[in-house]
Amino acid sequence: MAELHEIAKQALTEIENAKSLRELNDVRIKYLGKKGPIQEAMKIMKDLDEEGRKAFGKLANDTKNAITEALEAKERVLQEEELKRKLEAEKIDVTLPSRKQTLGIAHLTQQVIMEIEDIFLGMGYTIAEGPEVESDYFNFEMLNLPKGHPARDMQDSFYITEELLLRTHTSPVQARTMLKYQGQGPVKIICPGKVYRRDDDDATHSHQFLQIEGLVIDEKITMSDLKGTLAYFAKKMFGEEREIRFRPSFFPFTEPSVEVDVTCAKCLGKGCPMCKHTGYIEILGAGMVHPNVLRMGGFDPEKYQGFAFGMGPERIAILKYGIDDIRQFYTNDLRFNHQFNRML
Ligand code: FA5
Repeated sequence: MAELHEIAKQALTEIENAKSLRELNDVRIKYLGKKGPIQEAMKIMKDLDEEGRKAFGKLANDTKNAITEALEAKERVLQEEELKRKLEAEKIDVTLPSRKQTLGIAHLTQQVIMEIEDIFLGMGYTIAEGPEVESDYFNFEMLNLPKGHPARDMQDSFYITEELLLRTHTSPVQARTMLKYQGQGPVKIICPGKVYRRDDDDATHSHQFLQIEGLVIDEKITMSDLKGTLAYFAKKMFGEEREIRFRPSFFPFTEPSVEVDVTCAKCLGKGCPMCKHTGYIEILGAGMVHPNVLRMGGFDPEKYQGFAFGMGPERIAILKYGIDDIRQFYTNDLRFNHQFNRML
């Protein structure tokens, strides 16, 4: 029994001295474990008489209870200390300046596309899409450009197979949209997208560039609808003081066809080096949809008329923001793009 007292004393001292929960757990295992000294001391019980067993058993139990209680009390103290230490170590200084977050911005061409889309969505247009890998059939034949037509050379193409190519313009979306409407007007769509041509890259030409196609089909559509629409667009895009002019042109899918110029940003029509002293800069091709194209698209040209246009967003960005070279859009120089960091 004196040994049990000694064990209890020793255990309580070790509990008191434990500096962490792990150390405390080691003490628990040491004294209360199956191979601990109390268990060991209890082996003597079998040699004791009834009285002695009772007295020894009680003392052993009391010793165990005293050690357990001391362990639990110390555990609470250590847990609290540990929490305090953790809170201290993980303290957040809310007065520290935050880390700088650099926000990405939309590429300028994307910003311009969104601006153009906004203008046309405001006039009741919807947005259509078509594939970049296009069939010769939609890219040319449905647009009144049968095989061997000399005007195919106007857009030198990247062919993938004899029948598949990278689309040279967004006009095939016109044909695809007409088929979708199954001869029933009105149609009023724009289609932004990438196009590809075997053009030599220079300050105003790229072999991959963007276009936005527009198509309107309804009864009683005339050239003045086309003119009014594009004049409204130009004023919204470039400013009230800007004027447009139509020049006769040729596209096999429109008749009559025009090219549309806007008064030069720099001289507003007086003539300067930027507009090569003409006062105007070209922004798009357009015209009244050719009856053959309407017919192939499933529309009755006796009942329906339409206009279409195709513009180059890079050229529009060049004009609007005074950019000197179209290649700036594709060299991935972030400094270029960050000049146009407007909130959208
Ligand atoms: C066409 O592509 C016609 N599909 C447009 C059209 C649609 C006419 C509907 C009538 C009706 P064009 O080849 O002119 O037309 O190109 C249209 C616009 O794309 C040009 O005005 C110009 O802004 C832009 N563009 C043409 N080639 C390039 C190029 N290599 N790099 C950058 N922009 C270009």
